[in-house]
Amino acid sequence: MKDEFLQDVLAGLRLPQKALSPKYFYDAKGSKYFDQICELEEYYPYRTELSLLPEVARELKQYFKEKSVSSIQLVEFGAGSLHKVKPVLKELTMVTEFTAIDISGEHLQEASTELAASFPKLPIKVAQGDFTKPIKLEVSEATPMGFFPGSTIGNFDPEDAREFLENARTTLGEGSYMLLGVDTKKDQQMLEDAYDDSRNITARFNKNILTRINRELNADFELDQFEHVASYNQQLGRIEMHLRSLTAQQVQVSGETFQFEKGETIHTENSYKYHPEEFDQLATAAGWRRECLWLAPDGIFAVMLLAN
Ligand code: AVI
Repeated sequence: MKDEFLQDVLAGLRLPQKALSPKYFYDAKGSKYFDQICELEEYYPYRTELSLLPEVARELKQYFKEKSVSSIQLVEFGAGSLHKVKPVLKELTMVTEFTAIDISGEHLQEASTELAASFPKLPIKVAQGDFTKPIKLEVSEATPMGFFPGSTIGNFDPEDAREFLENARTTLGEGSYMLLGVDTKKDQQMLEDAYDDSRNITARFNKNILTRINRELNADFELDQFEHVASYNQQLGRIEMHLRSLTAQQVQVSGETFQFEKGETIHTENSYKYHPEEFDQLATAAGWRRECLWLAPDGIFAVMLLAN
């Protein structure tokens, strides 16, 4: 695991446009920063989706009743804190099993113990693994439904997003469903404020990746020699986060030296935004069709039900 981290970081820093994978944001400290981001006024995706979910779940209940689906195996991909699944489980009473898949087992174990306290009769399983690849689920009579909230799909490049959706279809099988949160294209200022908040929490979240590399990979990034940058790339429909070098400098990582020019950046994250119709094309290419769409007021966030 550590070796993979090192190899990924070295490979990323050797690129002409230096880059680091956003999956390395989420050490213990990074996960705490992310929780703080979700509480920010400017970061609308978290609270907007959360406020949509009770209505989504109530309508889903009706939808599945009409389809005579009486039991559902709910499978959350990349489940972290399990906050979003609670309003779904509360309303969608035909969920008879819940499986949470995530790379970080420890965080998930804690969250699932807490979830079990709120839903004592629900069988809860935790699967540790790479949720972007096909996974073997335990055989069940219930209809599988994936759950991928938070617009985490936006952190994949469109081709990887398509591949994820295809693999999720393999994991869930024929006749399954997928409930997804997708952040939409909107006013540029609103987008940029969400990723460059006035309390600088997102800046700390972004820079924490350097702290982690210093600590775990014997590196000497000087944090105050880099600044957080978040801007909307209109052409590609994505927020890009970078760390910009404030000076010409050298950084050592595990004995290898990297040169930075003044103003040069490390690209740390993309967060793609989709018009619902654009997302439909992606879903269709992965073998899904959109069955339902819920839009937040002003269309600032979408929740979709896909079926295959
Ligand atoms: C986890 N993911 C959906 C977040 C996003 O909005 O792309 C990560 C994030 N990065 C900065 N703020 C939040």
